[in-house]
Amino acid sequence: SVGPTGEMMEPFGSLTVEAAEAVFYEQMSALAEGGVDVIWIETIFAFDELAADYHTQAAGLIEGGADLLLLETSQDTLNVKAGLEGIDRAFVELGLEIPVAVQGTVEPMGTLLAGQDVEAFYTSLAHRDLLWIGLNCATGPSFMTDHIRTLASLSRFPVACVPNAGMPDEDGNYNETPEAMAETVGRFVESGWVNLIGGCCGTVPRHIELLVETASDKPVRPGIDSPETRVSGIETLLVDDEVRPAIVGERTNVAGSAKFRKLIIDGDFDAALEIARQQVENGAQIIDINMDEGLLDSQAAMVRFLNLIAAEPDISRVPVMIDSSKWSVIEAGLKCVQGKAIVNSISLKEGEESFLEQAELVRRYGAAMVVMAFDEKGQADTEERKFEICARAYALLTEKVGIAPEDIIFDPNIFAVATGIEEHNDYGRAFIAATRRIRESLPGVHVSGGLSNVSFSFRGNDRVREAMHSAFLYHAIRAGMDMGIVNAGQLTVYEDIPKVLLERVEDVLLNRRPDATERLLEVADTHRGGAGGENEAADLTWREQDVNARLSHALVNGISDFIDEDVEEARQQAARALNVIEGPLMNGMNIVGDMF
Ligand code: THG
Repeated sequence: SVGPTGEMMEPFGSLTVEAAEAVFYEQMSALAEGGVDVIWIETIFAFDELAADYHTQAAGLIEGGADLLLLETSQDTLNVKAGLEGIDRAFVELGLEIPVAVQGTVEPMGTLLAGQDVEAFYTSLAHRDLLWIGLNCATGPSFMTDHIRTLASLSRFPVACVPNAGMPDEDGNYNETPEAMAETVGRFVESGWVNLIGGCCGTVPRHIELLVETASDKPVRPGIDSPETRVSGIETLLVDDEVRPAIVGERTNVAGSAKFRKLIIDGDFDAALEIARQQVENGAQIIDINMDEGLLDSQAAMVRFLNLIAAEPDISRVPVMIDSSKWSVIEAGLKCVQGKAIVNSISLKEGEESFLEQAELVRRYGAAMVVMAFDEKGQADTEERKFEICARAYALLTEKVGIAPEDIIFDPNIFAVATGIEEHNDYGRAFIAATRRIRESLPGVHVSGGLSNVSFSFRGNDRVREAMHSAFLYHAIRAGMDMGIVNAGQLTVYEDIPKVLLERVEDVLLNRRPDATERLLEVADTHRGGAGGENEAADLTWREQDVNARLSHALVNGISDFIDEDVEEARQQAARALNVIEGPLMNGMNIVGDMF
């Protein structure tokens, strides 16, 4: 909620009533002392309350004889999701279903009020069968052009366009004439973007008459069905071979980061939020959030953290992966996100019944799901078991629950190698081989893994760990892995791994020789430290190369320390200043391009 001074109040998500009162008291006092005249408290509904209200309302409307339900002028997709859940509960209660349609409202800034763009709005709702999806109210039709075109290019549902008669002026009048509106909307019809048109605020019978005239005899928008994987925050991430792998930031995990754990336990959520922000700034396209820790109320911490993220557009831009071994924590998390999240994870560990039940719920919340290679007998550790369990889960999910393969992300377990225990030697190879088989035989699915697990036995030696991560990813991607939970910002470039180290790392990861672990240990000590580690003197040998090579190196590695002097030196050597750009800088960019 925002005070009239523009201050954003902390979401109350997981606070007790007493704690919320205390926060209110403090904020109100501050606002009053600051000279504010009016305090406007805008209500944020909790998912379950809102679903309960929709349930009541929908049941009444259906009993009253409604033919279809339309959730329109929607400004927050989380509310729509709660509404759809409430409507589904009414259907179950009445033993009767009627069609449902949804329309969002895109504000002049180009997004819904709660922040999502149209693509993310669609992505968050695409799981639910809708009679149509569309846009209404807001602005006149011209401002809707891009959004309607985008929706039309994506939607497997019919598309509706129901604009106002222009933007209201200061006196609240809508000034777009019937002729002007019919002309613009007519272009949408001609372009094959819409299936249903209408008028919202300010339109009068003449507007509708002309819309009818414009649309009659025109072709309707053709249906499309593109089985693509999209997940969303307030923006959308398309997971396809272009992004491979999608980078999932691992640092917002109390079990995976001592620093994050301490912040959460100490209740310093602001600083914890900064870790999420850094992951996104460092290239995370998704962030994994895990609050499983004995000392914490994990559910409350998950809810609070997700609500805080929701108020930070530069973080909530990306989808979240809700990571917990407790179903209750996952479900509580799903009720906090307006986007299409990824559940991490479900598995056959407790048998088919609870697996299918959870999968069904994940689908109802509109999320994608990580499915671990874990069954009643335990975690799969061989290629054969990894593949078998995934194949079994695939059949169950697609045939019994009707989960779209695109929403299934298999995780065939990345376990630590080079532990000194012989049975562990084949873990890396087995993951990669299983990945290849999963991608070949189970069409449409994705494969993910927690990369940093593989190197646990080299804790304390970040240089070796990073080389292992990079090399493992290199091979796993080629086998079809297309998502990875990693320390965003700490992946080294495969080509930059010293050759001796690389060979020994790959011997270990791919189980290429029985003495691989010993041989890696032999060289591990000479490769101590970590890129950018605090105690490490920077390696400046690259400064000995000629200036063109130095510029390329700086560009490729993102080092700006010497850029002024190097560019100046190159300029003095070049016939024209432009040659600096066309020569060394372009060469560097080409390397960057190749690395992509
Ligand atoms: N599959 C799925 N989810 C997962 C995993 C997986 N979630 C958790 C984990 N594995 C992936 N995340 C991490 C996060 C951090 C580390 C490893 C995996 C890690 N952390 C440092 C360590 O323990 O040495 C911590 C150092 C520090 O405290 O900063 O290695 O496989 N679906």
